[in-house]
Amino acid sequence: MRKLPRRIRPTAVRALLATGLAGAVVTTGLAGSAHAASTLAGSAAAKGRYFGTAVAANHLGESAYASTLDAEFNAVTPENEMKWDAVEATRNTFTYSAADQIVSHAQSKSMKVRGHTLVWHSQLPGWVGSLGTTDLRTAMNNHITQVMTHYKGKIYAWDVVNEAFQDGSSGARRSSPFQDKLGNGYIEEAFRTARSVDPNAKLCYNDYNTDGQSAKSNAVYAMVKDFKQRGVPIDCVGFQSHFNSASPVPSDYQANLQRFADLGVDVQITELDIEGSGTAQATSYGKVTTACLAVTRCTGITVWGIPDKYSWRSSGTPLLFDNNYAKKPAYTAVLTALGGTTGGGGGGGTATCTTTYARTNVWSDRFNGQVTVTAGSSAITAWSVNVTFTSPQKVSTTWSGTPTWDSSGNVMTMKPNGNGSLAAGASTSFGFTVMTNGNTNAPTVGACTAS
Ligand code: 9MR
Repeated sequence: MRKLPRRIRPTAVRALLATGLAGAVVTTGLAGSAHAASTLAGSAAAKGRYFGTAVAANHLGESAYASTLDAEFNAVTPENEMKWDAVEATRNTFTYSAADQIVSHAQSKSMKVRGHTLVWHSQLPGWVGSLGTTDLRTAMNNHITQVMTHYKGKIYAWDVVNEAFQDGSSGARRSSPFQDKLGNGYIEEAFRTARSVDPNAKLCYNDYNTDGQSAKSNAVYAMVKDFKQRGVPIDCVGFQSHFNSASPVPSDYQANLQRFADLGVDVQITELDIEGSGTAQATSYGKVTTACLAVTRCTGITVWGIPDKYSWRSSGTPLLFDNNYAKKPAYTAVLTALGGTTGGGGGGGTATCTTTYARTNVWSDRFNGQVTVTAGSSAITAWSVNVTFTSPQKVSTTWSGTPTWDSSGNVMTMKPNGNGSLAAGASTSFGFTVMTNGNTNAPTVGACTAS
């Protein structure tokens, strides 16, 4: 594989979780609710679009991850679980457990699934590259047929072929076992096979560095134009949209989406992430969102992960939620561009919260305590927690909250101090110093109430 700094990293072969597909409920349509316009999914749905994210099966068990996914998104793309090395590491032995987990979760929440990806030079098991031409053709078509049959009826759009063109000015096809042995025709063949297997799934070509007009995007454009003219089945083009300071959102981003749409295909933003922080990052995210909305055939946006900590390039903090699932300015920019409104109990569910307590420092005469407040499965805008101390303890200072005291002086009601708004599953903490006056009992933390 050619080295592509900051783009393609060596394959991290993921351990597949050995969990079977648990009774999936098949539903259709977008998740919606009375407060839908205060979530990404709800406000995108109001504009006739989906808002998706890459999902990794091994994070689904983390409650904050799952609750943020369920509250904010109505589409998913398995980040690695449907790739060739994950599903057919050994020829003709198919392993779907991790991908099934994601599809099952998505179906139970009425989320769309983008299938990613069938034919790609990367995350490709070595045995594929070792095959002779005839065998490789059989293996490619068999892979497409098996995987698409397994997920038939459950996939909104498949990335049938991924990243088949070179970067740079050549506009040439990228070298791969498929390109090198089967020649240019392999892409067309893959799409034709895909159509015959699941005629209801949209079939996409997906690539990066095609987000503005360039030699590479021109080459993809010429291929799509040719496919449409000759009746080769293609329904959509995915624009990955991995941006950073060296590769910012191009000024002709919208125009480029539009020229593809004008060929008669849907366009989708498939792997959006933008390195940076604060206002600059938010502005770029807003531009991308606005561009999609301005192109009628831009059917949806998928970001490439939920919290920054799980991004494939986490050091660039390129996503919409920080490591604690708090909404970043980029989130607000996207929501606003989608016509959504911030605040309110997002997700349409009941506002709830829970607490945990920890003693964080101890001295001979005092200790520090910390209470972490975590929102439940809906976003909250305020919380309140009672903390009861044992006389003759006295609290000498508090932080990250606004305390009031009852007449006994032992019960503190703590409310937010600028940290009341939490995304579903997100957390904040407040703290206090307790002068023990000889009593080292831990305080009693009462129920958490949220609104
Ligand atoms: O995010 C994916 C990361 O976990 C993998 O290690 C990597 C391996 O190639 O693939 C990442 O996802 C890629 C996607 O499948 C295709 N476009 C580029 C993405 C970022 O590398």
